[in-house]
Amino acid sequence: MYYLYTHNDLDGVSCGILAKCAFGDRIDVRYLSLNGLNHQVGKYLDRAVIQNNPDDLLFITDLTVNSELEERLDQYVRAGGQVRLIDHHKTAEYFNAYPWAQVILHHEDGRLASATSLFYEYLTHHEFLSRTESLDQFVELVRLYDTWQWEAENKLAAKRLNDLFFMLSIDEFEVKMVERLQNEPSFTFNDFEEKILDMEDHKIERYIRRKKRELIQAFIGSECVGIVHAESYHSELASELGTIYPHLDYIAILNMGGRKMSLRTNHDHIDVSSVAMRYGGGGHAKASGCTMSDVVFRLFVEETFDLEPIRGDAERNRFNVKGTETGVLYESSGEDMIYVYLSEPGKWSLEWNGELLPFQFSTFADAERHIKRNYGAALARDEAFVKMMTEYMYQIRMGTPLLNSDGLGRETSS
Ligand SMILES: [Mn+2]
Repeated sequence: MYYLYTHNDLDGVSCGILAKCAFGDRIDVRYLSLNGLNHQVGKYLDRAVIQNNPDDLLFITDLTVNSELEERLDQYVRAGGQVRLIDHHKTAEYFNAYPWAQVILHHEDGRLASATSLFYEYLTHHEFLSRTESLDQFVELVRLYDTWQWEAENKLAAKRLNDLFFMLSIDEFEVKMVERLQNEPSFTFNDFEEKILDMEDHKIERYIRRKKRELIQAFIGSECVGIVHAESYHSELASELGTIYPHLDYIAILNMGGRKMSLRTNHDHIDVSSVAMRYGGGGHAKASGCTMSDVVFRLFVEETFDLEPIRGDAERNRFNVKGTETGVLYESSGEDMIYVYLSEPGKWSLEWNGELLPFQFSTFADAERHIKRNYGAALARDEAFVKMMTEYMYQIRMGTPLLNSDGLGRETSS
């Protein structure tokens, strides 16, 4: 008998789909979370009697076991048991020390690997499965999605496959895909699926718009983190938030019900797998996660709970426009006024409520990044900018001091 214990996301489940195509009823497939895997492997080893079932083969894909089970699996293999662990997570590379494990980050042709694309290579290489066009297409879509490359290559079908995965139950998805891969000459969505996927796109857009308004920012350790509570659409949400707020080092998505935290970044200067490892998790440089321990709860939930959401930059301004050398007006989270202007070539200065701050930046982007990270500043609307200008002009004309005690352009009474 064959056994496959695999992750319960698209990449993991697609390993199960390939396994069903290859082994049919001769394989027992389980879709698991990380904790579920440890439990399941423990049970497997407890009841395994190698002498009675010498042909039993246990595959583990897209997940790795804890150190206790790592040791037990190795003993099991030394005693004659058969195990193949196939994974592509950077944090699992140390498993390559075992002859029964294969942790590969890149295919030979340079493409980033996913568990499904590695398992497909394994199955076809060992002639458990023959290559077909539809299998090739399906595996490539899963790989593009799981490695985030679908965005760069603009392969929307990869994202849509994941959307479909989340709209169906795992069992339904498995049955549908196995049937399609075994019967259709090429892999496509049917008309009905295309239609519900379109509806899903609109739903995701609305969800993200709402979540954008709940994002808070805080320094945790030395990193400026965007924190949001969300149960669904983590990739879409993180990608959108990371794009609008490039001053954030990474995005932390908290799922209280699932007791999980996902970390995502689109920056090269941050490796979120090492951030996740600090809290007992792991993953990839750009996408990782961990369970919500007491420490995570305290740092990311409790200590940030009273913060106000990030204010978005004013849109559609005509006068107060980023990068303008004569000056750009920002408002801090506390509604202080910050004025950014080019004071001499290559030097951007900052005024805080009319008072010059004692440091400068060589580019506008650096100055903006500083005030966004440290003061939660947002680009002020044209109305505030014009109001500041007119008050300033009035003060000059009246010969009063240029700045009132309350700062630049602020109302002095309410
Ligand atoms: Mn994966």
